[in-house]
Formats: sequence, structure tokens, C-alpha cells
Amino acid sequence: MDHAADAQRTDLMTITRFVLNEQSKHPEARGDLTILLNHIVLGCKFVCSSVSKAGLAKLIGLAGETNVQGEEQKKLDVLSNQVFVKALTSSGRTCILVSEEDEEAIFVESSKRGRYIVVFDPLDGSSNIDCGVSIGTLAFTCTQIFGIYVAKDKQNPSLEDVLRPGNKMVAAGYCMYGSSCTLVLSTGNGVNGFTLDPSLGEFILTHSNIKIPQKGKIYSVNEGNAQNWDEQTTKYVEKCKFPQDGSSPKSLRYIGSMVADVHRTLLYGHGGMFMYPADKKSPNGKLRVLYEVFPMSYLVEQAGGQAFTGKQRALDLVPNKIHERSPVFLGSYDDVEEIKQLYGVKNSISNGFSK
Ligand code: AHM
Ligand code: MG
Repeated sequence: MDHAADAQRTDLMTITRFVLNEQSKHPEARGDLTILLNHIVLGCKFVCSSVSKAGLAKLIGLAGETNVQGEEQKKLDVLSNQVFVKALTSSGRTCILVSEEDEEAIFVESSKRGRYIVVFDPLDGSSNIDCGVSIGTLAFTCTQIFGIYVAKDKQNPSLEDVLRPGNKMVAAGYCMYGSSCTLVLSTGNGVNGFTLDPSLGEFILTHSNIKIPQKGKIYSVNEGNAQNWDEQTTKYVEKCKFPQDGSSPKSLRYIGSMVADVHRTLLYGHGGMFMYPADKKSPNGKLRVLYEVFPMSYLVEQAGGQAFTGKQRALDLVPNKIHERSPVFLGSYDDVEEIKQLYGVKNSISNGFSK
């Protein structure tokens, strides 16, 4: 046994150590966000473990049925939702939760109430679960994304606290349950990625200070909707395939799971743009403002990119309903700049974060 190597591993930057370090930069911080993030991390580990057993669970009984032990098997998205609701309420740091799986917002009972509002999609892209057969060789595309706001008045929280623009968020992240389990997080000071080490049960910092290239080589969109797109989206995609400025055509990559699509573009250093535009059938696009568009827009801006709705900076949107949808174009700075110009919106969008 290599004890020296083992000893060296204790020096690893775990997510707990990282978040505590971040906290120490803010002397006024009371540690609430650290505790909350720890509970989110715990939820992610639990879901990761359930996702990795999904194929096996299917062998012994379909989701929604009873397995050989007579236990009821829950669908992964239902299970993930329960895991996060429990983890978040038991943290004692939340007052309102909004989940894609729940029609209504959840108001945490006063004895367990804290300052934070957490909006989340417990298992995004869950339609991709059933094809995750060979874990370790094929990227698995179930993801969980979350966004966190601070409530103005924790004693009397209301929906008004939730329906605020994305630029009020204090942290955002996603966890991707792929060939490895990766958690990407920003607390407003850049973007960092952590990979779960199954032997330690800890997320270790593996991708520090993630930056998206200024100009990208990839575009991600569901081209099956092309006949219903508006002129601007059609023109942009045409330019990706047949550039007129002598540059090379861009590559199309589309998994159909937003986090996996954005994660690849963020990590592989090619840069690019992910879009879910409006179309004739879905004038507001498909993705939900609070727990899909906002967290990803926050992360992309923090990584040096931009996020745009077709009209304005995505993080400046003020939603009217908790499950509201919005078109979104997010990714490399120059690519988003191009689509903004096609929509006639020049550099006038305020970008609260530096490039
Ligand atoms: P979901 O929340 O029901 O899983 O839907 C969201 C997902 C995104 O991850 C992805 O970008 C999009 O739906 C794909 O939609 P489509 O199949 O229309 O291309
Ligand atoms: Mg979703």
C-alpha cells in the first residue's frame, strides 16, 4: 500500500474546503450558504448513486412497480425531487423551494426556516435515463441544476421573493451524472468544477476557474424545429453551417439534455452556443426561466460568456410565474454577440459581470 500517496490525497481540495475558503473571503458571512451547499452536495451524491443503479433497477422491476423485495420503486425524477426537498428543508437554511416537479412553490415550515430560496430541476433531461446503458463509455445525460436566492424577509417569505431577476442570485450550479459525476458551481466569483471520487465519497476540485472561449466552434440546437424558427435563428444557424467570412463551419452537437450540452461546450475548450429559441409552436421556447435559464445563464456569464433571450440579457428577465419559460441563447461571448446583432440588439445589454 502506498501510504505516501494516500497521505497526499488528504491535501485534496474538496468542495467543502473550497466553499469554506470562499466563505472566509467574506468576514460578514455566517456560514449559512456553506451549510446549504453542503446539503445540496449530499443530495447530488444520493441522486448520483441512484442514477448509477438505474439500469440494474430496471432489471428487477420497472420504475413505478414493486421490486422483488416488495419495495415500491420510484421513478428517478420523483425520487430525486424527494431527495432534494428533504435535503434542502433539513438544512434549516431555506424558506421557499421551487422545483420543476412541483406545481406550487414549497414554503418551508417556520421552525426549519432559513434565509435562502432554492429553485431547482431535480433531474433535467430525464427522458435520457433509459439509454444510459454503458456507464463509463457513453456520456450519461441526466443532470440536476439549481439556483439560489436570498429572501428579503425570511420570517415572511412570499412568491414575490422568488419572482426576481436572475441577477439577484448568489450561487448557481449543476451536477451532471455522466461517466463521472461532476458538480459545477459558482458563488459569484468564477466557475469551478468538482468530480466525485467514489472511493472517498467526496467531490474534488478538478476544473478550476472554468472559462468559455470568446468565440466558439460548436452550435447546439434541436434542428428538428427549424421549420418553425424565426428569421434570426434561421440566419444564425445558416451562418454556422455556411460561413461567409472565410471561417470554418461550426460543428453541431446536440444531446438533448441542456446541462450535458452546455457542460461539453464549457469543458472542451471549443466554446460555442447552446440555444433553445422561440418557434411558431412554442413562442416562449421550452426551457423554464427560474431553474433552467437562470442558473445556466449565471454560470455562462461567470465563465466569461453571455446569455440572451432574443430581446434582453437573460439574467435581467423578471418572471411572472414560477414555471415561466423563455427562449435562450447562451455561450461564447462573440457567438451570442452575433445573435444579438441579428435581433437588432447591439452592445446595449448591461452585463453585470466582467468579460
Ligand atoms: P425536461 O426538463 O422536461 O427534462 O426538459 C428540458 C430538456 C433540456 O435539458 C433540453 O435542452 C431540452 O429539454 C431538449 O428538448 P428537445 O427534446 O425539445 O430538444
Ligand atoms: Mg428540466
